[in-house]
Amino acid sequence: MPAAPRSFALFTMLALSACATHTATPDQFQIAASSVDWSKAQNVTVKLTDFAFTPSHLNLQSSQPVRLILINSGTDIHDFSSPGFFAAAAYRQGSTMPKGGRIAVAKDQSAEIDLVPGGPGQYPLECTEFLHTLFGMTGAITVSADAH
Ligand SMILES: [Cu+2]
Repeated sequence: MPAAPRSFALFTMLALSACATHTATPDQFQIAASSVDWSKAQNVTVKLTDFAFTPSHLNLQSSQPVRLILINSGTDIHDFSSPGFFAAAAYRQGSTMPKGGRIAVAKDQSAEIDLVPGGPGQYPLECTEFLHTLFGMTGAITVSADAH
């Protein structure tokens, strides 16, 4: 019965939250107000190599929180540039919009950013390192309307 412990935990949480309604701290209010449950963030990993994004097309949902993980497995620096996508997104407290709408990742390094995609649309993705788009380092991010 693998579902039993989870059900019990949920029941406990409901019972606790019912009791805690009047003692919520300001931090909890802030999280409730933003209505973003970061524990439900979807990990989206993109590999940067010479000269491609893998996957090159991302399908995300508007208002569904995402932890974007960029891993550079190439032989030199690459970046994940999508100014329109980053400008439309909202960021987790402590995160800010990447400067210029692009995140550079050095060789053998990785980067993470927590965000909520903005409005539905298709946003072009590219690496702005010299000649990399010419070598095919391009892609797209499709944000679809929230299914909920
Ligand atoms: Cu590149």
